[in-house]
Amino acid sequence: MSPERETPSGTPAGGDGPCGGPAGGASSGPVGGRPRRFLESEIEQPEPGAAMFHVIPVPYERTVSYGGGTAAGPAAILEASNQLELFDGHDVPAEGGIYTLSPIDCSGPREEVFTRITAACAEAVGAGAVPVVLGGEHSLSAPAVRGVQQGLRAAPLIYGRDVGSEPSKEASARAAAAAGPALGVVQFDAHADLRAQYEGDPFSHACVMRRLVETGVPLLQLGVRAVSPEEHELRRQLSRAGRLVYQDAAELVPQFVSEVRFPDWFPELVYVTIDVDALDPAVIPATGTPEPGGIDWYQMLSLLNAVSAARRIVALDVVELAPVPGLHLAEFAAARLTYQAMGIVRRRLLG
Ligand SMILES: [Mn+2]
Repeated sequence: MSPERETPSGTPAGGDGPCGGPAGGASSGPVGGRPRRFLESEIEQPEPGAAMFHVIPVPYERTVSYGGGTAAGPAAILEASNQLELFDGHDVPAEGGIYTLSPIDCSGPREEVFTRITAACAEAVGAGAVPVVLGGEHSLSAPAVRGVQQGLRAAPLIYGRDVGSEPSKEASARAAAAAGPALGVVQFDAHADLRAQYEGDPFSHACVMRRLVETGVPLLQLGVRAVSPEEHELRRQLSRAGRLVYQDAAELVPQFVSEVRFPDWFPELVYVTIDVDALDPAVIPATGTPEPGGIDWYQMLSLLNAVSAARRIVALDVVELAPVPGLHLAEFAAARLTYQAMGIVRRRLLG
């Protein structure tokens, strides 16, 4: 493992616009540097249109409130992915095709970075793939969700299925009025992330879900165990209004709950955002704002399975990994979680 970042030899093609080009070109392995693709040592880079998953590395880090380092998260996950077994305990998710983009350029004004994130996610959905966004700080989920919404409006096809015509389980009138199929967000997180602003910044990672619910996105929160008084009151209001539901860690963890209660009004299509601090710090200690009492590994997989069984996961992200030198167990757990999630999504899509 070489600590210095390699300058990509196969510089991304300019024709791919702001969304990043193919990572590592057609080469089948790292060229003396850190891997730039998910499972780079194990699988070839497929054509984007032939891949079920588009891995989108987003090394975005702007609003650190406690520990930093999430900008290094995507590269660490890609590197750790080379240690994965292709067989996930059920089948081989990689057979669906995993296409890894070059990392999103996270320099420059925040709005421009967010636009790139949105474009990459919209393009992935437009190509019939499931975006798998690797963070980076949690703020990136808002533009990623917007991109998935855009992609669904333009082409409501997920891996060959016309999801636009599926029964919406009585999706709310609010959502039905929006153009395109309604999209809900399922958030695994220790924190509610519902603050109006944090340290003066409305685009802080601590506010990302507030920015989404403000646009009418229905939200289901799992594993939360740290909320501010303001967030506590807002959650009560939003849940009374039928816009937010939650199963907090204090309910889930001690009883090892593996069922997810979706209300009837929750959309059929969901974006799953996994802040790795939802897991117990014993599983992933390398994160900016760790909280004790989190979800166990097997419970995480059970809950993901439950989400996938009840709704259709059309996109996901894994965010807030802040690698700590020498603590590669955390990076590997994040890579493994990403891959297990792909397997769960793929089995539902094929099933
Ligand atoms: Mn969090």
